[in-house]
Amino acid sequence: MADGRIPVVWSDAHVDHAPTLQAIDGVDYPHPEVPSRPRLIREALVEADLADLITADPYDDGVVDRVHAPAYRQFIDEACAELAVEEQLTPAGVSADAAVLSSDSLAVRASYFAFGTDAPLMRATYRAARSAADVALTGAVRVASGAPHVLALCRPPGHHAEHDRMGGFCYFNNAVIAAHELLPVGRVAILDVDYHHGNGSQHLTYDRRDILYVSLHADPRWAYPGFSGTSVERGSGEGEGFNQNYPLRPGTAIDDYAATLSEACERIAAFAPARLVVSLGFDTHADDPIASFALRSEDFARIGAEIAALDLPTLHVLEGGYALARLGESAVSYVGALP
Ligand code: OKP
Ligand code: ZN
Repeated sequence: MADGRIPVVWSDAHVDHAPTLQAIDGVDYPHPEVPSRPRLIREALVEADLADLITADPYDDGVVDRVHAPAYRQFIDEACAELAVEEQLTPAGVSADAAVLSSDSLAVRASYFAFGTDAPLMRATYRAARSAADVALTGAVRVASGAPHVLALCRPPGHHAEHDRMGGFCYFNNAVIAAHELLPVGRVAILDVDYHHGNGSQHLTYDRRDILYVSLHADPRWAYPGFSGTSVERGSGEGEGFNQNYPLRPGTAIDDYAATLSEACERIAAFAPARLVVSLGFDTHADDPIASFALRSEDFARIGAEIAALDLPTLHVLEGGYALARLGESAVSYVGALP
């Protein structure tokens, strides 16, 4: 942009979704996915004069239901409404057996709609997750019209959310919901640069050839989610060849990262999409408390420049990033490198 600012979509409808506990094997840990994350990014971008702020518009539930099972969205809606303020509901486990839906325990019923136990529900979670989808959609509508770069400050994140399962702090898949909004314009590529593999985004696009999913992430042999993200996962049916994973070693720093990113961008350029969605995680930062790559704040400028060189109207969707003291400066580096 000539004036150096890009549209930045935000909402504060998520702030009461504030889980404090993360259950791992029955033990509770402090929850890193905190409400201040998008605000820290927004404030730093405004301070650096890089943002034209836009508040999210509300969209009908139909835009979520074209990606997720309506029964899944309704379960989250109704489960949240049953909870007391401040109550946190962790799924009792994970089950594919519909029999669990007859349980009188809400935590047991939640097991049917979860692939892990790290996406707790609170009374405010449904509204937060719906508003995150609205933030992504508000940005997508602008990118559909040809805006060169729009940043959607989604929270909670979305790329782990599958068709009818929550997990990994994610409920609705904001990036894939946005990609569907962009499809009428033409083929869409999703480039996922979050530290973690976007199992949900892969799952939701795996058998399609009109959405290419490309991801750089920590090798699942050592990192969450563990069950997906290898390079042999290449798509199925007519989507065969339209899924591309680049697993990277723990400790990966910018030179190796940038070399792989440029390969990923070549794959995207060969696909010749009409629009690009970036699943933007800042948890590749060396200081991230739940990740183990070695990028520095200034390295995000190189990532932003490489992505911008694709010269595609692009929606950047916030995913992870938990080093609170580094979020603002990382985002300023990244957005400052966009034209
Ligand atoms: C969300 B995003 C359980 C560990 C749970 C979840 C990480 C979710 C990251 N063994 N960790 O991709 O930044
Ligand atoms: Zn992540």
